[in-house]
Amino acid sequence: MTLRALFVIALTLVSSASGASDTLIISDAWVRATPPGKMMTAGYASLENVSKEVITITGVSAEAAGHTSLHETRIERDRSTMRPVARLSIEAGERVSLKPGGLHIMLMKLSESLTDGQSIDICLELENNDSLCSAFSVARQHKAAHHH
Ligand SMILES: [Cu+2]
Repeated sequence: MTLRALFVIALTLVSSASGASDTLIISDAWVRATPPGKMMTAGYASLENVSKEVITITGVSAEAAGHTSLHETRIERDRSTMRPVARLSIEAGERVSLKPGGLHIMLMKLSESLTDGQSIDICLELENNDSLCSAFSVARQHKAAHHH
């Protein structure tokens, strides 16, 4: 085995050991069931950065949707508007909630309607080129988290 081959193997081991799944925890992930006749909806989750470095989300993708992006709902002059969010940085130790009325994952051009009980995969694309996928369960409304 050449030295170069060893080097490539070592690099591969390093990159698989530093998977983003250890550093950004996605929990409470859900997508609102599509209203009748609408082929768009929004996804929500809690994102916790348990690493020691800032993690920046630069994109979102989902096979179920033709177009997926991060959005933020804001109230301006008493009207609710949505705007795209190109980058979302989460500081070390910080938890960010994507929730109705705030940050959300916008799913547009869905290939089929989504009903209660289904689940779809949504991937977060990170600035370091990792992508972090998680199953989002489809629900008509948020089932309150259990507090013990
Ligand atoms: Cu939106």
